[in-house]
Amino acid sequence: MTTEAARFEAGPDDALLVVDVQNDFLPGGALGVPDGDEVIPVANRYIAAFTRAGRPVIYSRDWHPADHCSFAAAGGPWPSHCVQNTAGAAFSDELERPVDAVVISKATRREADAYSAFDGTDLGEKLAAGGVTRLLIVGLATDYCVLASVLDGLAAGLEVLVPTAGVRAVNVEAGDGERALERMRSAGAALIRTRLRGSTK
Ligand code: VGL
Ligand code: ZN
Repeated sequence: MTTEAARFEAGPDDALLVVDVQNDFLPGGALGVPDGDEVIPVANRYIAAFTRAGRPVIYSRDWHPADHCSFAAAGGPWPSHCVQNTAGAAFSDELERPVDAVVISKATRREADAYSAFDGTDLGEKLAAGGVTRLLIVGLATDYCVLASVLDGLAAGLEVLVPTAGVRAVNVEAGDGERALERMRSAGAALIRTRLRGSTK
């Protein structure tokens, strides 16, 4: 079930979280998410809307050491990806980034993986300090870092909105993305469809 919203306007207590729109998660990348590039124009329109409203835009990035425990070489589930300071870990060139953008790096230690942008970072404190009560989340991947960030945002007491046009799933198992959306929804997130300026959806 999605909530229809004709047009999105960022409110005075809103912030935008753009999750892991990094080259390695885009088609052709080390851990390319199918159609992952399709989130970029959607993210860009939200970034413009939040910037216009003077509201914070926060970018998370997966930022692993070269010997990270989630990599196959260390017995983990993933190919090597998003290694700190490599081209694969860089944000997509197509992604708009205001000069004052806040960047949250996660899963930076070899010993631990972290899917949520809240996990081991100061994102929660930053949002609380800014009086943010509602978080809109777009990015990659629906079934991993977006899901974990949505659940942690809800657990932190935030209202969480997820525009389904702005997320894409890895789908290791068919249906993972749909199941992740259902978990978000049943945990209290609002799945939305919005019409943004310059959008046909
Ligand atoms: C992610 C798998 C491994 C994500 C990060 O950003 O969703 N997925 N590392
Ligand atoms: Zn990772």
